[in-house]
Amino acid sequence: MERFLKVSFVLILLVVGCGIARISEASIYNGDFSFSLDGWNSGAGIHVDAGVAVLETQGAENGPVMITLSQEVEFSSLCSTLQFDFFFERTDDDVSPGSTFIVPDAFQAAYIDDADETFDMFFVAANYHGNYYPSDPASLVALPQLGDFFRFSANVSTLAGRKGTLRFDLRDEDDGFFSRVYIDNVQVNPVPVPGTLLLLGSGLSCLVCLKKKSRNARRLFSSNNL
Ligand SMILES: [Ca+2]
Ligand SMILES: [Ca+2]
Repeated sequence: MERFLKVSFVLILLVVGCGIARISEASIYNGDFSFSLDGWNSGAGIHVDAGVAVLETQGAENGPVMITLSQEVEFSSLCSTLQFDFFFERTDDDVSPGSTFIVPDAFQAAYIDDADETFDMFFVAANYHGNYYPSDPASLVALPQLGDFFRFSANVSTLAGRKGTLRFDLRDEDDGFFSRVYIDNVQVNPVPVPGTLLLLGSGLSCLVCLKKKSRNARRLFSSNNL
């Protein structure tokens, strides 16, 4: 009976450990765009090229137009950082007659919470002058191996258990130029879960101990019967 209880305890530890490891997986679906735009909300001006999402201004003639790529997200209880790669590119002249040349097209990335705006997070803002938010350069790392891409990452552990929308917006300000934004590798990284490892480790140690104990008991039994 005692042995049965011990084995059950070990199994529970292993199951809980594996369960925690599973729920700590990323909550972003198709963040590398290997399945085109599957799982993402998108509209005119957005397509996938060679596994990278491309947002393009459409040369609208009247007033600003927002081009939005978004996904509903649910952050797991063990989320740690959000990261994505992006770059902003100004291309040819936009021949729209209404161009004012005053405000440049702009890109921004943000999280909008479903229930409480105090959880909203503003991640990145960029235009053809460069990345002007965040001002902390540690959260934006140039990726020379990927051309002009930057990798953004930020701690989002305060969003654990929250639901909302992750959105990437390219705002066409009718500034006289076409603009493009490239986005890839959107993912939420789990915390390096010491609790999970501890649980799994405890489970495995218990199994080893039980095995040793039962081997010793067998040896003792055999020597007593010699
Ligand atoms: Ca990709
Ligand atoms: Ca424009």
